Amino acid sequence: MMDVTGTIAATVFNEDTLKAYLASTPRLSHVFGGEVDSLRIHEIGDGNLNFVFFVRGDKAALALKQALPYSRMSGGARALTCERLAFETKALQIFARLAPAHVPAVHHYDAERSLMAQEFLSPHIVMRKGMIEAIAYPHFADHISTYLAQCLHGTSDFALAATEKRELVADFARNIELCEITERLIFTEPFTNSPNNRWTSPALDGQVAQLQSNVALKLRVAALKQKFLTRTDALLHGDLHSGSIMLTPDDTKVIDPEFAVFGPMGFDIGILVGNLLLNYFAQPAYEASVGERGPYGDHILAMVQEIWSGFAFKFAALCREAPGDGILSCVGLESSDDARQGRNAFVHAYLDEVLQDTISYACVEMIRRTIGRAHTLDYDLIVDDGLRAKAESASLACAVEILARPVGVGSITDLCRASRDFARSAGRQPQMP
Ligand code: SR1
Ligand code: MG
Repeated sequence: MMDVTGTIAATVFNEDTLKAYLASTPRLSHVFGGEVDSLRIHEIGDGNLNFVFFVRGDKAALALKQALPYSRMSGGARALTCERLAFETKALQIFARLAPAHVPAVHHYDAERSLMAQEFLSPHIVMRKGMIEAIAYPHFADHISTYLAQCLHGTSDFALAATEKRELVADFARNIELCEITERLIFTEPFTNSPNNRWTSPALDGQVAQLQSNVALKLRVAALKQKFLTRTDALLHGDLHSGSIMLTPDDTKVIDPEFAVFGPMGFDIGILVGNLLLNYFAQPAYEASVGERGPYGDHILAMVQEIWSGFAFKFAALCREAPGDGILSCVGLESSDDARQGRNAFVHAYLDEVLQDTISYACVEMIRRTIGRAHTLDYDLIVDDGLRAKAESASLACAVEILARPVGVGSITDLCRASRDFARSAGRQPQMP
């Protein structure tokens, strides 16, 4: 494999080289009781950037992630430093400390080989695939709202002393390459005539042309990008879509925080909500009979509502009960009823802003996953072009319409209602010839 500079790039581990590595790394061979030869090793990565190996023995298993100096999807054509795995490892360790029930444990990190070993999750599957199969996740909203509240509160000024937070902000500010991908793929390319964009054509051509010449929409997106670039409210996962979540109906784990950076809390929640809604719009295209997936669609919208209400409730509780060295304890606001009321009002005003950001970032994510470079399996697996175009067109129209509304007055119920209305008006029958 040649990299962009024309020199030999680092190579992907294979079964033999990985076994040799495991055998020479006591911390890892110990996990398998020293029995390395009989391990079963498979490369299973299907992400855009890295390689992932499942390593299974009779009594133990690990997931190993390897970053090479280029992105996997480019096959070596696009250089990318391996530092991304250091940011991912550090973020995973921070999130695992704050939300241990919902983050896999890191067992090992080797900066030289750019290899990280983490807890093997079984029988978990990638959430996006589960949702395409219409698997119900009755505890997901509770789990993920706990994760969001614990991680976002725990890395924010509501919990941390200013000096500690500044150091963390400075550390993650170096995650420049992956932030550049986010900034370009989410906030820039879809709104320009970038050659990286793609969409279901010709069905969506007219909508895309309108969107890309909509000045008010572009300014709204510019403001959201500015907020992403300038706010450092909490350590974000940075790419919290349903492909970054592995789960069973009873257990939820968040993986892959390689895009971690400090930013506005609503970015993480919005990316998640946007991806759940994309799956909602896709559901009719997977029906064997008209209306079959209706109850599952209701389940998705109920999850979206519960994610927000659960997050807001748990975040406010953490502000009350775990103020740490944060902004509300350092001015001594705990002592009187007045102070308690004032503190609660302060937190709720903050949450109002996070909600507006959540709704807006969800819409931008819905747009970029439909017409930008990085699409989503929810749509890509729809075989019928006409049904796919219907779903895509409806989610695009919904996102654009919501972003056109006055800033600051939306609710999560409005977002779900609009999604239902746009999905209904799209109907089930394909429009394309
Ligand atoms: C080049 S990476 C493309 C996309 O995949 C990741 O999961 C992020 O969402 C990124 O935008
Ligand atoms: Mg990822």
